[in-house]
Amino acid sequence: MNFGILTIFPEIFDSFLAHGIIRRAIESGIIRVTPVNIRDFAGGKHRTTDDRPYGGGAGMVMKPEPLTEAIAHARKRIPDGIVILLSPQGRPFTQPLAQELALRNGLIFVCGRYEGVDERIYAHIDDEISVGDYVLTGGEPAAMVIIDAVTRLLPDALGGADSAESDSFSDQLLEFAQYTRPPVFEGEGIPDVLLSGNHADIASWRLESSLIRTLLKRPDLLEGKKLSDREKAVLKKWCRAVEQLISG
Ligand code: 4FD
Repeated sequence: MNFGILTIFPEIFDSFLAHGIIRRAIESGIIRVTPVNIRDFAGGKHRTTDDRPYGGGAGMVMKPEPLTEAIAHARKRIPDGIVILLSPQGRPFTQPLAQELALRNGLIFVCGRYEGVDERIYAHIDDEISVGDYVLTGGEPAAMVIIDAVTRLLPDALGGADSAESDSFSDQLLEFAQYTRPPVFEGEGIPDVLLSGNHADIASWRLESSLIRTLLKRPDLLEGKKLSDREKAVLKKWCRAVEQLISG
């Protein structure tokens, strides 16, 4: 996967690209990440990338010329890449969208700054994505979020064979509770079943843990989900337990 990043602050990505799974994915050739400085495509003595908004008002707007030139440059380097503007107005970024993007060969992210970008750059944008309903000072953190979520879905990016398939959201459930040593921490032990060595029992316990955590923390995720017979049975069991409890 080829990632291009258009930004006026390419240095923001240095640490992100130098650590952990992202670093390893670069070293093993699974991804290539190329930050491009938009300012390199700005003309004039001061090479300005922003200007005052027509019609007046506070803040600055990113000028269309440097951005368009930078996009053209990135498209030449990543011919099969789609150009994505990160903005609060984009379509919501979700795990299914990450899976969709992971099928592409190239993604070029446009990181806007200031109060926005000149409307006329949309002619050069293929898609617009938002990482959540809040406003950032720039699109850079959003680009990192998407690069991170997409990279870990690429074949061989994670060490373990089925890590990405078994994690939260891949089946619209939150991850089950996890424990490691020590066996007792601050007086709290771990569930006996995890020490039983019975893999079927452990799998059942984990499904139950996932379902109940999702019900308590993110019931909205269950609304849209098609439940299997086993999942229904688990929820009914807890339902009956709660009914017992309230009826005495
Ligand atoms: N929620 C997001 C992305 C960018 C951003 C910007 C237009 C503002 C939030 C273009 C307006 C870029 C998000 C920069 N804030 N701020 O994904």
